[in-house]
Amino acid sequence: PSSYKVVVVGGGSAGLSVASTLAETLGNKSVAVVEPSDVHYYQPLWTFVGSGLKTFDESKMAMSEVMPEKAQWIKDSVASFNPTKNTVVLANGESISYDYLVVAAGIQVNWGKIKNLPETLGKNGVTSNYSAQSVQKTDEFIKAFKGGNALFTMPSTPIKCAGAPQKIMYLAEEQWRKAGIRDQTKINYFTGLGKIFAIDKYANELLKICKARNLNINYFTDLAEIRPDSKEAVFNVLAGDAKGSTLTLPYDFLHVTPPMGAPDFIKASPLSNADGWVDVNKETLRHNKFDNVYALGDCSSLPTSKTAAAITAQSAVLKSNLLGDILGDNKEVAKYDGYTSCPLVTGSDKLILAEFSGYTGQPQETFPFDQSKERFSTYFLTKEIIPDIYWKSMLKGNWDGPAKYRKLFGAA
Ligand code: FAD
Ligand code: UQ1
Repeated sequence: PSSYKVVVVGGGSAGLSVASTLAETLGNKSVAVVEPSDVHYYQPLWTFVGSGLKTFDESKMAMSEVMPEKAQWIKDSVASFNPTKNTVVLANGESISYDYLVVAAGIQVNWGKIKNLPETLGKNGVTSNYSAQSVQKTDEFIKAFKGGNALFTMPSTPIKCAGAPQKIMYLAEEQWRKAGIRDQTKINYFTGLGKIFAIDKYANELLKICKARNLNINYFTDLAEIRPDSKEAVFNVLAGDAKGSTLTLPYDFLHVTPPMGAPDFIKASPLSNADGWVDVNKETLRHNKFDNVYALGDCSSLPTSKTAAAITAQSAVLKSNLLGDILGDNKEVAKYDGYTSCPLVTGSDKLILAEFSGYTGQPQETFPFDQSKERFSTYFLTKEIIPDIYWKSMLKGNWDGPAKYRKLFGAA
């Protein structure tokens, strides 16, 4: 059986940003990355791909190109964990042992939980930016739309990038306005939650935009079923007088954000907490029961909003603490403060750059201006500069997020 100093589960945003530094520091073939996919996606670009502002190709790279040179890529998925034996079992049945384990397997998208979604996705106006298979259909359907009912949904479960379900609504509305069909179009946003965004500073600005642009927000309504023959969407009403009933609406365009949750193989393992996430300390990122296990990113229990931006800060903390364990130097324990960010694109030339701590609910903005206002500068940054930072620095382990710029610009 093969054995490694560190095994990293998942070669996504989180796994590679950690594995790069570890492989560089610990040397050739001491780090293995278990990752089944041939392709690595920069998913934050999918909002731009779904609105035709970037191409799908710009969001992907061959896994072989982004895998750290000194890491051993094990091209399979992990089926189960044996943390008391320090092993993981692969789908092919093979066992791999480790001294240290980093779990970074992302969130599971539960397409099947919406009745008829798997079979209707990508057809007849039903689409989602949350899949590599359908994101280009979003652009196609927005451009083919001739007016009518446009629905955008957000589930009541945790999801990655909580702003993405509404970003695509702003971009679609702009296109329909420019195409001269806005008058014949009704736009409705359905969220399973009670707020449009968790942090009031940004939610307040978003609500103003929705009002000004006649975007109708419906709270506590959770998509349950699609009826493709009659082109209807059925929602469960989760609160209020109609709680427990359903709401049925016709659609001509339907952008779905499906329910998501902890990956089944993690849920079934001794690593998970009651909700199925990898149960780690929210400051150190070390597992609460198994000392030689760490986790970060979307599959972790870290109680902040799940984004690639959050991972920039998490990966720095994780690497510092894990390398401290391995190299045995008694440096200070690094602590994650819950930093996360959501670039809320509101048009093809403007954006609200939410940056905050999910732990305190307080804004943690990088720049010395009010980021809750729509700006071209933050749009340009998100669309043209951050992708470059991602491919050239973050995946190579050299981007710890914007905290040092925040300090440079004088924030606390
Ligand atoms: P992922 O990047 O999803 O990687 C998980 C990896 O684990 C995958 O490669 C997968 O193949 C692998 N894996 C899964 N199961 C197994 C297994 N059993 N064994 C081994 N490997 C496994 N974030 C932002 O910061 N800003 C944004 O603007 C933004 N917009 C977004 C818009 C959309 C439409 C979407 C979908 C996401 C967006 N995000 C954004 C979120 C961001 O993409 C994720 O938070 C980030 O990719 C999470 O990284 P991760 O490594 O935890 O998971
Ligand atoms: C960021 O660092 C990052 O990761 C590369 C993102 O992922 C897509 C982001 O969306 C954001 C906003 C940041 C933060 C970076 C700056 C410069 C504010």
